Parts: sequence; C-alpha cells; structure tokens
Amino acid sequence: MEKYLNYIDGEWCASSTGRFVPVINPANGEILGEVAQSGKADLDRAVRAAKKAQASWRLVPAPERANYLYKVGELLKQKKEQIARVLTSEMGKVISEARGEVQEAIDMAFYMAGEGRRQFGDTMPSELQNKFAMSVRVPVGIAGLITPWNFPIAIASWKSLPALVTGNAVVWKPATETPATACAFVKIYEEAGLPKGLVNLVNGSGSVVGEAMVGHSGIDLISFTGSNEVGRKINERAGSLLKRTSLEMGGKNAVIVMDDADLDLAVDGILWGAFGTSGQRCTATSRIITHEKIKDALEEKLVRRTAELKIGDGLDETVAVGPVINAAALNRIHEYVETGKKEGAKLLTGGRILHGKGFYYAPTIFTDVHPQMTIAQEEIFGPVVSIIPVSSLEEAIAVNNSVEFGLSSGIFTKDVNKAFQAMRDLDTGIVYINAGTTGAEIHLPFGGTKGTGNGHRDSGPAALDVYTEWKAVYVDFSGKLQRAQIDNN
Ligand code: UN1
Repeated sequence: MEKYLNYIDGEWCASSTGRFVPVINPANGEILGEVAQSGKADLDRAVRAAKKAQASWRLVPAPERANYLYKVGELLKQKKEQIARVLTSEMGKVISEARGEVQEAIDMAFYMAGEGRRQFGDTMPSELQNKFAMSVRVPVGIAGLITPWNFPIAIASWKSLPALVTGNAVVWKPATETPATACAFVKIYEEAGLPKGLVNLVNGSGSVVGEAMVGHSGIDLISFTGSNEVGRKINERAGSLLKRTSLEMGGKNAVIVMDDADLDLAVDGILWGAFGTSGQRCTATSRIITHEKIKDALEEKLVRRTAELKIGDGLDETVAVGPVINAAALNRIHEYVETGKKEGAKLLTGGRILHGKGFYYAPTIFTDVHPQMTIAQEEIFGPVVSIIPVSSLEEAIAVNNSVEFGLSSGIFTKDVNKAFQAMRDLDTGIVYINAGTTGAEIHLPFGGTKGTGNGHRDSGPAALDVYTEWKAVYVDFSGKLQRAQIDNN
C-alpha cells in the first residue's frame, strides 16, 4: 500500500508516532494509501531543520532564490497531467479542473519567480541633509502553512512560493485527505534542487500538528486556509502569542442577476460557480439574488441545464460534477438541505444523496429563499444554491452584504452604471461583472472581508506583505552627528 510520509530536512521519513490513517478515493470509496500522523516531535525536528536552512537562505540574493522557483514552474509543467490525475483521485474534482488547478500552481511559480527581481521597497527623502532613507523587505523567518483539501496544490503554491522567494523557510501541514498531491508538490521542490530543510512536510491532524504549529515558538507566522471555526481558534491562540497570521476562511458568495442580464450567460456563470468542484470552493456561488421580473425564466433555464450535468468519477472526461470529499461532508450537506426545507424554502431540483459507491450529492437548487434562512447565511460547501428574489439593485446589494462572509460576488447586467455601483458597494474582496464568483487569477489579491479573513491576501503582489517585515534604513553621509527632530544648528 502507498505510504505518504513526511519530508523533513531533505529526507522522506515516517512519523515518530508510527501511526497512519487511510486515504480514500471519494469517487468510489477505495483506499488509495495511508498517510503518516505526526506528533510534536516531528514538528520540532521540522522547525529545527527550517531554522538552520533559513539562516543561509535569507542571505541568498533574491534573484538567485527565484531561479529555484523557475525550475519548480518548469517541473510542474512537465508533470501537470500526472499531478492532476493524482489530485482528482484523492480530492474528487473533475480532471479538467484538476489540470486547471495545477496550472494555477505553475502560473504562481513563474509569477513569484519574477518577484525575485522586484520585491520593491521605497526610497524617501530624509528630514536631514546628507542623509538617505529607504525601506526594504526582510523575511519573517519560518512560515507555518496549513492548507485545505479542496485546492491541495494551488493554495499550497500561493503560500509556499512567496514565502520562499522572500527568504523564509516553510513547515507545511497539508490536509489529511490529500497527501498524495502534497507529496507530489514537495517532490518537485526536491527535484528543483531546493536546499534541504527549506520546505518541510509534516503530515497529521489539525488538532495535533496544526495546534502545535500555532503554539510553536520557532514558527514566526501562520498562513491558514480553511474553516471559519478553525481560523478563529488560530487567531485567538496566535494573537495571544503576538504571532502573525494570514487567515482565509469561508464564503457565502452571491451572484446578482438583474432584469436586463443576458440570462444564458448568467446561467452558464451560475452553474459553473455553484456546481463546479461540487460547490467545494470557498468562492463557490451559493446564493442567486435575482430580480423578480426574470425569476421564473431564470429558474426554468437553471433547472433544465442542471439536469444535463453528468455526475460521476472525475477521471471520466465527460463528467461535469464529481463527488464531495467524504461521507461526513455528504451528511452535512444533506442536513443543510433538510433545514432549508423545514425553514420553508422551495426545492426546485436535487436535494438528495446519490447512493452507490462514492460520495455523490445531486446538484440542488432552492427557490423563494429568505435572506435570513440558514441555507442563505451559512457556508454549505457543497452543490447547493439558493435563489433569493429582490426588486431593485439596492435591495440586491443589501442582501449580498447581509452575511458574515465577504469573499466573492458577481453581477450580471448590461447597464454599466449598475455594474459600477455594484462594484463599489458589494462588500466582498473579489467582485465579478458579468461572470460567476469563481476563477480568481493568481496575480491579483485573493481574499475577503468580514468573517472571510483577517485583512491579508493570498497571491498577487499583496502576498509579499504576509511573508516579509519592513525594515527602515537610514544612511547618514554627513560625517557628523545629526540629531533628528532636534535643531542641529
Ligand atoms: C478556494 O476555493 O479556496 O477563484 C480557492 C477560484 C480559484 C481558487 C479557489 N482560483 O475559484
């Protein structure tokens, strides 16, 4: 049986506990292998290796650090298909999406490699004569990364690549559900010749390895993507230690469809956003805020098109909707659907577990949903979407903004004035005009407002702010003591 091990100080190794847990293919319930369950001792070792490696890495010129990232990009390109297949087998997303996800990591590698020759600071005038002032970026130190199963390589790339190019070392705890993709990514770093100890993989549970990472005095920052509940806990613990955190959590993303919208385009965008990745994206469309005038037409088109979606194993190229991650997710999604029915929402299609091998849920659409119902407020993380009728753009925006999350939103309209008003007033970190809520590109800031995060951004230029400190530097070339803020004459 395939064993997914740790990678510490440049060596693949079993965990100190000797324990493993099975890894399941969600498309058919088969066991793919087993993943090491680490303890505190493994983490300690990883942190020691990272510290040692970072001491020299921070002195390597950034353009030279970037050369490793270019190699990582090239190797990912070569192995794209192979990694995509591994990813689909353990995570479930359809193969075309898995290829797209590996492409995100490739793009991120080349984009962040470019940062090796940028990492701009500022120069500014000094208050004093013959004195020079500038600010430079310096690495934070050891970056602790905690990543989810829904984007097992893309999100890991958003975090590890900027951490490395800015001179940090990495200790990474991937999700227990997707260790094969994590190992494949680490093997790419290894093959690229990255000095040992710079990327350490510590497999294990959130409650053991994750918690220990957050509390570890040798880890200088935590970058986390995952649930709101875990993110809040990390925030509390890390906050009390004055440890930097970058937190990306849930979404309750909405698409607004105005009465002048191109309805077929809106339906395309909604289906992709709501049922792509079986709704398991933090950017997934889970609310459709529709103008009442076009509600019936939109419902009819959505139901008809949903019926055409082929559900099955994501390795089948003709499948549009794959399984959800596991049985627990399946049950949680179904509970939300039952709650929706109880609270009075009208089920248009779906609403059931598809029995047989694997964990499949029928793409589900509710209508006549009130904005305050549970299914319109909480993140479901499955293929369930709620139609909420409104009578104006102002009402649509207010409904969009009435949830605790603020990741992504979209509006379909042909009216440029409405589009710009929405862009300004939708309170999410990402806004799409005439597109659904998914598909963020790696060179733009990724993240959200309110309960979605804590103000930091993954990917894009803003990612550098997570992994660097600012250092203010003053160079006095006057040859005499010049005292700032004091009259020197
Ligand atoms: C996520 O679901 O956590 O914008 C990431 C998107 C993808 C990334 C999603 N590029 O949908």
